[in-house]
Amino acid sequence: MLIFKLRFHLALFVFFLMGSCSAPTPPLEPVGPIPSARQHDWQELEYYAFIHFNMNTFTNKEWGFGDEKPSQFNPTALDTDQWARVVKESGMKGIIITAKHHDGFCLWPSEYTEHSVKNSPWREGKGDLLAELAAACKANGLKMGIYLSPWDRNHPDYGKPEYITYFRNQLKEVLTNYGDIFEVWFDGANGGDGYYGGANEERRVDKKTYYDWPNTYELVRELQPGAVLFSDAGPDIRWVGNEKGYANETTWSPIYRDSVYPGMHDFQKFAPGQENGTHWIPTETDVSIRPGWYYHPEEDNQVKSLEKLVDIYFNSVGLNSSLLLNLPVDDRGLIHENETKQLALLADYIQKMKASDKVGSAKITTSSTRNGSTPEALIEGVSTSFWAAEDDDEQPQLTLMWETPQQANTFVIQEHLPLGQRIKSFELELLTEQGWSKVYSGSTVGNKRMIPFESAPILGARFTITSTKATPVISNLAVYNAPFIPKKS
Ligand code: FUL
Repeated sequence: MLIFKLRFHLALFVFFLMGSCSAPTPPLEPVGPIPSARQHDWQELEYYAFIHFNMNTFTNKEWGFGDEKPSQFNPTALDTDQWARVVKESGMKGIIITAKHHDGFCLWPSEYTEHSVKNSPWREGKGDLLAELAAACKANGLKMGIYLSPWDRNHPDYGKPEYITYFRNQLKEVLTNYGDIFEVWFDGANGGDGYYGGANEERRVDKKTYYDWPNTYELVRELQPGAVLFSDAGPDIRWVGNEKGYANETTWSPIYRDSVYPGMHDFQKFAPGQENGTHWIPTETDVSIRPGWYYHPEEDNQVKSLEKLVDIYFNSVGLNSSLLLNLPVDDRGLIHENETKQLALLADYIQKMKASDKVGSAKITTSSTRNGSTPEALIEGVSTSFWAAEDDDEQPQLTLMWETPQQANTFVIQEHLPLGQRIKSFELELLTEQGWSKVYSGSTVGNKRMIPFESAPILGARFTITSTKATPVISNLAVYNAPFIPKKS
């Protein structure tokens, strides 16, 4: 009897131990490819400027043939400080400048060609626009990026192996002499007719092999290790697939990088990315604030409206992409007043939207919370802390409740990218005096997903992850009452 009692107590004790010391939750492992440090820093920028300003500004063209004369480049009031001030006040984080476009004219006094500012009347041939812009960016706390067209319709050697040496020598100049560069932009448009030193002919290149991209990229890595490399197909950032300002509703950052290359004719089909892609290559959405990339006086009244700009912002920054908004600097060398006005309106809109965040006053509950994570992380607005569900939670859910109705029109959610992009589909429901109702079903989230809905006084919001590659990991939430929401595009 005594032995039986002892056994019984031992069994109870073991049972108790098992219950109180269940196996600790293992740390979360990344799923699929994840961002590099330079991609992570770039992703946080979200919104920055493209500036198309070069020979085309003076010839009123979009693509110069390459036979233009340096004497045609003659801005009368060029002021890169004005550019930087306008860009900064617009809430953008940097400027990518067309150092050389397809016509081959260089905004810096390149040692390797006569086709540059050094032979122009601007600053009596002593000017260096890249140096002026670098100083203006630095003074205004902006980052600077370089667009260097691989296609050069002026150069006699374009299409021959010698041109690659020329192209790389120019890359060395622009990546060595102007401080830190945050992004290097390689255009996919290249090869075709041109001046080519007077040959006036058509020159086609094999876009996949001609530039020997792996070694060209390597050169950029050596000279500017912090810079992200953009081309249609990466290696760091990829093209969103259109120039209208719209990312795809489903946007996976990973793609199978080895099956794509810059300038491939059907690259658009990769706009949604690939759920099981092998490399992390997020999209960048490039769009001009006017119809053209370059300044044309006849487009002075066609600067995009605030409604259109907001629509673009929601469909780029809010669809796991970044917004590279082009400003065509005019032939005086200034950002035109009509642009300045629209940019200020957009900045005001974004500022008011962000200031209206209601998450701080919500009570947040979750369907489960994995050890080591916390729902508190969702209101901090930093990308380093996060909330994660338990592995066995089949329908992870975040619920926000308010004691009094909150006027709102936008829900924002961000995934914690150092652990990979995970969410495959979700639903958003809102609670009003009329009860709960579903307002949106969507697919991917990624860096940031903004979900606009018809403005309503809400008492609750419920975000349900209906399918995911692995345990979802969320870094931030916001609920805004933006000044207005864009009409469905
Ligand atoms: C295109 C170019 O051909 C346009 O001129 C412009 O620079 C745009 C950003 O990229 O491919």
